[in-house]
Amino acid sequence: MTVTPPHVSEIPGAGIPGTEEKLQNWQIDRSRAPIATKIVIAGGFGVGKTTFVGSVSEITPLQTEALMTQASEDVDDLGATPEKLTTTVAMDFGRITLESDLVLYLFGTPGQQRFWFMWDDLMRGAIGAVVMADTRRLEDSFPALDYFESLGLPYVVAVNHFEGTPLYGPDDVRDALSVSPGIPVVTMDARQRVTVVDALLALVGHAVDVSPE
Ligand SMILES: Nc1nc2c(ncn2[C@@H]2O[C@H](COP(=O)(O)OP(=O)(O)O)[C@@H](O)[C@H]2O)c(=O)[nH]1
Ligand SMILES: [Mg+2]
Repeated sequence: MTVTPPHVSEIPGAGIPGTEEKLQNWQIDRSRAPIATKIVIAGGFGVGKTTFVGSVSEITPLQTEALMTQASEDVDDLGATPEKLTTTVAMDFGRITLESDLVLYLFGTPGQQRFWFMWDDLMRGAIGAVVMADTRRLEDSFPALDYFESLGLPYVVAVNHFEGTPLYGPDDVRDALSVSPGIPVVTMDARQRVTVVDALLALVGHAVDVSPE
């Protein structure tokens, strides 16, 4: 059965100056029943979580960046990213529509240990997580990996490859992180939308595979 989308003029608000341009085709197509899911983006400080969400979000990502103050200099290790001036104190939030009927809401976790008290709230309702890893600092991913393992939440490992750093194969990273063979490990660049989408698709596929029928 084909459902004919209503004409724009039948839509409440249509025709009222200033409202019509806000209506997109997908918004007025009543045959659509998009599924909305929540996905968490985790990983160590400076691994690229905010960049990841920003690369794919269709909405202006909500970021709660705070200029890093002198005061946190001793606490936050900037050794690997000295150019980094801001840090996510609460979280990143973005949205991406995959295959027109799957809407992912992306929640980036705050990286620093001292904001971990928020994690349990952040996880509520999530179908899975992307744990980002930087091969220069793989150990920074351990806390997130342990967290999702203990929670039993499906996750994938996304190696954010920074150019100029050695490129390790997924199997090497899997070994180094002691991640079990069933867990997808993908290599990506948080600045490149296609590779971020691939990482998200890997997670969605994995979450579907491991969830009970
Ligand atoms: N070269 C390179 N830089 C990146 C990449 N992803 C993030 N960055 C940079 O690394 C820094 C930390 O990234 P950010 O997304 O803020 O990390 P977060 O703390 O995990 O949110 C920023 O300056 C980014 O521009 C990447 O794939 N390649
Ligand atoms: Mg951030």
